[in-house]
Amino acid sequence: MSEMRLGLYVVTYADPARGFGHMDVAAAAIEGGADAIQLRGKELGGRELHGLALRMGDAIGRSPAGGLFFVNDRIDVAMAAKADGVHLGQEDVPAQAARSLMSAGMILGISATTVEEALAAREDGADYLGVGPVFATPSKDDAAPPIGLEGLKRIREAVELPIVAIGGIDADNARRVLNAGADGIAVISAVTGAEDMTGAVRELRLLVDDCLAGR
Ligand code: TZP
Ligand code: MG
Repeated sequence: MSEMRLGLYVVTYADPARGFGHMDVAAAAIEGGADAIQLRGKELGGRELHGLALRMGDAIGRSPAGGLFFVNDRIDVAMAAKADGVHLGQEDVPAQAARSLMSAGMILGISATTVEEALAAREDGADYLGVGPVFATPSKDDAAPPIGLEGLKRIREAVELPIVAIGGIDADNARRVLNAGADGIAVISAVTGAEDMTGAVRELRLLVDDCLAGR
């Protein structure tokens, strides 16, 4: 397992109508220097997701920067593809059940929107928390109402686990999110909405480095 750096965490999304797929987002994330990439293929069945996870894990593994690779939702696919970790939400396989299957050293990320969920995730053995949505998001239909920077701060004060904030985060608000105590930012549309996805990742990379320097 690589060192657990989560400062810039890119979550994949595919939009064939706009001409890009999951691998394009991952390629931009690799090229732009993301610390972590999560394959989030809600539209894919297990067979397709597995094939994609193998290819994505391979591309990330071959890149000199060697970021972390996570699979969303599916502990089975994450393990079969030898991902660095899995990211599970509140409706997925319970954290403890996932942990009981996982290889030693595999990273478990859990989504939390409230302090209660964050405390439970810590209890259940999460290695990091995905906290949000911080702001309104165009990328998740069933997202909870935004918790804002205040909600993020409340969770920051309640748990010491690494926190990756998610939801509506972009180059304009990322500093405020990191200054509120997040250890990293997870982004979809800040990358996929950009004309130049690699450029967008690079811009966020510089911003995160600048903001986290000296912590
Ligand atoms: N979980 C909470 S918000 C969100 C997920 C997967 C979507 C984040 O996407 P965006 O476009 O960066 O708001
Ligand atoms: Mg999920």
